[in-house]
Amino acid sequence: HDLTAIHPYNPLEESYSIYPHSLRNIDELCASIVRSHRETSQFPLGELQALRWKLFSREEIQAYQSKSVDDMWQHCAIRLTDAVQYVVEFAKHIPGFRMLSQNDQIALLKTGSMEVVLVRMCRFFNTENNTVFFDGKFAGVEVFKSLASGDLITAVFDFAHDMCALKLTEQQIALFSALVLINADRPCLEDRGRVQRVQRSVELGLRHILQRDNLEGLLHKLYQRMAVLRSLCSLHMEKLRWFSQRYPLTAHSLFPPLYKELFA
Ligand code: CLR
Repeated sequence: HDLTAIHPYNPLEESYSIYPHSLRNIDELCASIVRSHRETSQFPLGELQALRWKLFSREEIQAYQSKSVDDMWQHCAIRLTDAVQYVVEFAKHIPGFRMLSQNDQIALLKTGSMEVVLVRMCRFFNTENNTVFFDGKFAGVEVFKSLASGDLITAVFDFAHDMCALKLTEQQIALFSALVLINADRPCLEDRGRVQRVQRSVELGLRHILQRDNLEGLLHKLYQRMAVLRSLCSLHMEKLRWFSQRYPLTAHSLFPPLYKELFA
């Protein structure tokens, strides 16, 4: 079929040759990624906006701070796993993802799901007071004190702050999230070539919407953010190893199975 008839002025048309045949056009690809993002985003943006000044009281903050290390870790692991579950659902609806082998789907989720959670965090972040939506209210770094992982928490909050500064639209967040997930450079992939083809189509989709929004310069910044994401996730893994060594019982029997499966 003739793709140039659909997008007569698209300078990217040459790249369509590397495009999987099942994807009829780039708008369709973007639309389905955006739809999948919307359906798995946990909270609509408007709802979060309305709640953005609902903060924890001093007493509530103190209650979080006086939790034991393992209680607070378990609590956060449950919240994170919940968020990861939505990312898994998102992934399943990225065109091409389900055509990958089960092994490759899992390999991509192992390394990418936490990164996508952190990308999504910018939707749940209030830059005016550096707080994140957590347990129904907005929480600053001090709320997470009892995790004994201050450096990770600060780095995660800094990242969210920087992401917010880019002022991404929901569509841009959706395409960027898909690109973070579908990455042919991840370890342990069986069919790298196939992942690469899906990656290229998502890349094309992101370029397409940035170009339409006249924001081609943003692409470079987004690639820089991907490097930061990688370092944040290795810090998360490092903290998890530290925690599992000190509290093997909690890590083994009280962490959600999906959390263990993906990160342990
Ligand atoms: C991210 C976007 C998701 C909803 C969501 C759920 C849980 C939140 C997470 C967001 C952001 C990061 C978060 C997490 C719970 C705990 C975690 C606040 C808003 C902090 C950074 C603590 C990490 C603790 C590890 C060391 C276990 O759609």
